[in-house]
Amino acid sequence: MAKDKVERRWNKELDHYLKSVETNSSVAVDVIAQKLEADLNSPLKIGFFGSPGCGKSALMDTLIGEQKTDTGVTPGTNVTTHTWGENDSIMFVDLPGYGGLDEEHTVSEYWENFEIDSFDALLCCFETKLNQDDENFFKEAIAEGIQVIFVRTKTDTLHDEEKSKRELKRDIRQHLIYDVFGDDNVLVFTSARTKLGIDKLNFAIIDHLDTDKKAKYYRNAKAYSDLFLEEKAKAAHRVVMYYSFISAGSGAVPVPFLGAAIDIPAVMRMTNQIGRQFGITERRLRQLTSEQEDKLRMYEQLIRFMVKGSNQKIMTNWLSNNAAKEATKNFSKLVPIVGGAGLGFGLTYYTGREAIEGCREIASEILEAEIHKKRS
Ligand SMILES: Nc1nc2c(ncn2[C@@H]2O[C@H](COP(=O)(O)OP(=O)(O)OP(=O)(O)O)[C@@H](O)[C@H]2O)c(=O)[nH]1
Ligand SMILES: [Mg+2]
Repeated sequence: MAKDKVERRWNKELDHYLKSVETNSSVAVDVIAQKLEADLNSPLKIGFFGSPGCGKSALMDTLIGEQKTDTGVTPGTNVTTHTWGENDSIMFVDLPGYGGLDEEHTVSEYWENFEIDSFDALLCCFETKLNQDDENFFKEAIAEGIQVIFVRTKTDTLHDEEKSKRELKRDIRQHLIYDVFGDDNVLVFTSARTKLGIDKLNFAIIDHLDTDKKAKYYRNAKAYSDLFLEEKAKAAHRVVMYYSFISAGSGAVPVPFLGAAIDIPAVMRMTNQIGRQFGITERRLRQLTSEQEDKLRMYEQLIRFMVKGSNQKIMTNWLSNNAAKEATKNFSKLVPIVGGAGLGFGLTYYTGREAIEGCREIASEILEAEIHKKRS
């Protein structure tokens, strides 16, 4: 994206945000940071329902973008919760299939035990078909107003001598979902192996969430399309805003040759967090071709912070050599708003902006490299 367009978009959002807050002391700055922190920490809970071995764990790992669960382990009848994402605020809850439980369990007991009402989204995963008990359970859930996303897992194995894949999918959708639960239900075909349908599933989940939780999901889930990356970058603004206020708050320390008070450890936490949310790791960077690497040279320094860790000295160098000029130019307007800490705010904000724009470009190239690798 053109540099001035990026700049304009960021400035617009900053203006918008600053208008909604009124502050002129570092105390108020801390209060705003606390409020932003509470937003970032608010929980998001997604349930994965499905019989043993249908591929729930593999699917969770695919959405998270790294191995967080034990795939292919002993099936259980217990609920397991995997917490991940920013401040461990996302819960992926592994729910045992209803039909696999003792007969004495009634639907309402299951419901209460696993607090089905508390989920922001509920995924019903199945491999071949749903068993009768599970079917009854979801009929009742849907009648109660719970929205369900049906997920046909392991779609890479879908095969029939007589029918095309398309016909097979159409039949499954019609007979297993529409005929049973009604044709306003969503079914997504996925494969944890080929990543087919994962982007579609991401957007189906997003569709079920309210605005703040959408942003949280975008920030933390692995992107499988440029559109998702685009949304991730937008949602990550909130993180930059948070750290900018932190950096201008009571933790700021004067740095003489920057001429500003700033919380440098907070700036480092920010760049690391952004790198993590875009899935920038050394292993993934190795997939890039030398051509792609050349294209990304301009972000080299920021990437180094993310994958190799940073220290205060390196970060201070970056701030004084790269960020200071831009921050002074663009953020003098902040001084009356956030007080003497305006420059610390601006330095952090500019660094966050560069980190996000860099990560977006890099993640997009990584995505392309991964798709290319899969095809070849
Ligand atoms: N071909 C194919 N195999 C898959 C896919 N997803 C999972 N599997 C395999 O299916 C088996 C079970 O996958 P899991 O993800 O552990 O299934 P689960 O639903 O978590 O199983 P439990 O935890 O035992 O209930 C493993 O051997 C996986 O490798 C897929 O998309 N395609
Ligand atoms: Mg599992």
